[in-house]
Amino acid sequence: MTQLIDKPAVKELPNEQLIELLRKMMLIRRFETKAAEMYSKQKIAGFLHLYNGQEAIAVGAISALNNDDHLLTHYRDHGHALARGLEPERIMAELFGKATGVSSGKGGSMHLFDTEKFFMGGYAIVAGHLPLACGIALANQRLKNNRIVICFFGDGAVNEGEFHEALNLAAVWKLPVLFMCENNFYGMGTDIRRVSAVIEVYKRAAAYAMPSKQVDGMNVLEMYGETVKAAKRVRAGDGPSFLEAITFRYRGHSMADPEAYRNRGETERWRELDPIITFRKTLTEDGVIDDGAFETLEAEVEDIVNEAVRYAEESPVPQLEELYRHVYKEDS
Ligand SMILES: Cc1ncc(C[n+]2csc(CCOP(=O)(O)OP(=O)(O)O)c2C)c(N)n1
Ligand SMILES: [Mg+2]
Repeated sequence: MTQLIDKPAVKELPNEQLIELLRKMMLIRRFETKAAEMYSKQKIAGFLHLYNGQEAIAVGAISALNNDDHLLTHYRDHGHALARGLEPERIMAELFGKATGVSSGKGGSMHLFDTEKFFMGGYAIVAGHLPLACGIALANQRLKNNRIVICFFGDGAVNEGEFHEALNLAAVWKLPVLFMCENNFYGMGTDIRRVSAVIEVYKRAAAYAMPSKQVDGMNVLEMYGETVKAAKRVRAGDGPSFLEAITFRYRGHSMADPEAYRNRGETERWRELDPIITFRKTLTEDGVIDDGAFETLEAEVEDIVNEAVRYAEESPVPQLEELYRHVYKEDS
């Protein structure tokens, strides 16, 4: 049962929690860069979608929730899993397709899952998980367990039928869901301006009488603060809320993307807003960290990621019988 109902406001965050926000973003960045390296070495097969550039969203938003609030996300899911506290070595093992992975090596990059951490996936079908988020929220509402659901998805989801069906039902039934759109302006190689009549995604929520707001997805403190506010309303039983976080992915859609649809200048401009660099600067100016403390954090995340790779490399592949497990609901 939830102990802590509401998280402190941004200005009440103690220094160690501010440093933890930075550390988590650094861990995600390093993890993703290492995952790319492992993909190039063919240690990781299949698809691999990296979260570089978007770290402030997962870290800010997830830190603003309770650890037993349910979380669903799309296939670009490593950052959300790390921010929720899934073990880095078991995430890396999953990417390697090993038996010790969070999904027993059968899900891979896009299907991370950990019920103990209330991390309900990792979904590859664009917008397919929004109705699932509503289902979990309905259960929470009926059980009166005080848990809310956060559902992350990309701008590519907002023209799918399931997006509209889910928002409508969530509003009608006043479900405790916080919809979190990560608007990075591209769905694979398609610019949102080419496919959406309304590109300010947060405005869509008005059609379902749902409060919504556009927020700076490159700013971890803003993400934290706005999520605290939205979550409070959702938890109070006032129905769903919607946030649109403006962001940019620094790498291609997946490892197989040569990025022919956008120019280098656009990415470079967004690099000036790098959420890790800007937050480091803020914390340095406020006297919370110095260069030495930053280097210590860098060394710490380096060790964690190297250990994750060692663990993944040394782990066994799944047994053949595993093919028949987790197909239908099992008692154990
Ligand atoms: C229903 C469906 N249609 C098409 C695809 C193929 N597809 C995979 S990712 C993607 C783009 C999604 O973009 P967005 O939601 O903005 O997420 P981002 O990759 O930017 O994080 C598409 C079209 C899919 N997985 N599911
Ligand atoms: Mg997108």
